[in-house]
Amino acid sequence: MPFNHITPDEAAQIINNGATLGLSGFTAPGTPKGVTEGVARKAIKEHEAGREYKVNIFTGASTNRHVDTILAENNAINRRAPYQNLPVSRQHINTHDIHYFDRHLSEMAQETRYGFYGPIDFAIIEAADITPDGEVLLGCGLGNVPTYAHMADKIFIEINHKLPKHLHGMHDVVLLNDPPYRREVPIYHANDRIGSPVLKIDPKKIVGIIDTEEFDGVKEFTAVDETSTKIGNNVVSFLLNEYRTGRIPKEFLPLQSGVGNVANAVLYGLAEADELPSFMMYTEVIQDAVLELMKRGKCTFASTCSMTFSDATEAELFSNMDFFHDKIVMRPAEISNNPEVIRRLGVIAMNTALEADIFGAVNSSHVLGVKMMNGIGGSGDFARNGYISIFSCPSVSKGGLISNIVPMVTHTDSSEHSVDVIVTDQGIADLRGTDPVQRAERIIENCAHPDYKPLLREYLKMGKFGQTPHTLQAAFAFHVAFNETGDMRNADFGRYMK
Ligand code: 0RQ
Repeated sequence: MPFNHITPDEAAQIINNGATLGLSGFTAPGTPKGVTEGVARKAIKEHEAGREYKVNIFTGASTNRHVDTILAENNAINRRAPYQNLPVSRQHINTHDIHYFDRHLSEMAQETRYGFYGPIDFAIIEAADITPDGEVLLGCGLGNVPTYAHMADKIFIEINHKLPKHLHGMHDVVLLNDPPYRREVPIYHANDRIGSPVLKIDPKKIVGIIDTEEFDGVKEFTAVDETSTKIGNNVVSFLLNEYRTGRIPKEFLPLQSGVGNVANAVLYGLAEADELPSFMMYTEVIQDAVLELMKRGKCTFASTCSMTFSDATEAELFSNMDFFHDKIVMRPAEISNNPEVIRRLGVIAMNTALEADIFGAVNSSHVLGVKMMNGIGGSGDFARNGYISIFSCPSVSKGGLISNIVPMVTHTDSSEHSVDVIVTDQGIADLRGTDPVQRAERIIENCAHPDYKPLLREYLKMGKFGQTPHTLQAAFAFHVAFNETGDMRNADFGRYMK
């Protein structure tokens, strides 16, 4: 079936105010780069004419400047889910111009199919290629594309001419049945395949092909600094100790690693750990460090939802596909982050916190309790179901003005029931088998920055009642001190105790 090649502006013509767009991709990779530019231009015109024009954007995770940035800049997003990480959309989310709901990434697809969020009017899918009978070779990130393609009656395919056809064979496309017809997900090893190398869609649904030619635009990671190196080394020494004592089996277990500079640094730390055997990853994103681990033979295989590589690393991958092709499989988010599979494989979960409290609760998403940073992402999927769940963060941020170890987190993404280990540049707090006070002692002594240890000890001593001895009136003294004076070290518990 010959398809119509159209421009982003022609595509936007048929996208009306209030439409819900389901986008392929997960983090920037695999995310479309054309149609939403047309939608933003249409928004400008409609707003100039005094008409309301906003669309709902459902994705797999964060996107790129062609989606969240340009649409948010032009006030063109109404509802947005399940994860984002760009400054402009963040700003609009925090002023409620965008109605953002932050979901566990494994759940977005099924909840959309269950009808919780209404219909998907259009699916916009980045592809490396398409056959006349609708077999789509996807790009470098999947997200929820099988679900959005299944639900939408109208589909735009963006053929990105930068993507090599040699990507064929790197995808494992699956659409789960819903209850009561859901079956087990038969993945028993990180490298098992259960689906199709292409996304099959009804060609009659395709309303147009849009041609694009651009890398995914993932920014370079910052050079690994001293703090991140220390965190990485601490995570590695924890894993080594688990391995030596046999709590991690000799075959080792698949690793998951979250996003960001700290996560990248942890992986570089693993590259240097000669005593650890080579391992596989069962994760949602692979960042630049994973390619390095593969080149060194340390990581033998990665199951992921997206190859979140900087442009330079993406170019390196494309020029060396023969080496990497059989070492990576990309899956939809409901498979890459599937709780059943994570639990079965015994995935070691390594995620990043903004702040953790002395009793082991973790905040990954809200700055000072109120401002959305990015979202929970897949951290909850992995933390809750992993074999061991590790959260890491620097002990302080903003040059020491903020302690990332606090009396009580201002927002809880992962509770102490799911958090096994906290790691900072200061050290490791292994929380397994400890009661709340034992946890607090370990976290304060091993993980807090020396500037904050006396204050945290004072807070712990103040708690007189209960299994988790918080002093509620003083629990946010650190955050209040920061808001009032710009420095958490000015926290004054006495003021709340009069
Ligand atoms: O801000 O750059 O302005 O100084 O937050 O902090 O230390 O560079 O950390 O890049 O690793 O990101 C949790 C946000 C960490 C990320 C988070 C400030 C700090 C800095 C970034 P500046 P770092 P990273 C996979 C799984 C979501 C959950 C997850 C994230 C900026 O990892 O979004 O892991 N995770 N999902 O100064 C105020 C604090 C702060 C603070 C740091 N306590 N208060 N600001 N900052 N701590 C993702 C997917 O599922 C796709």
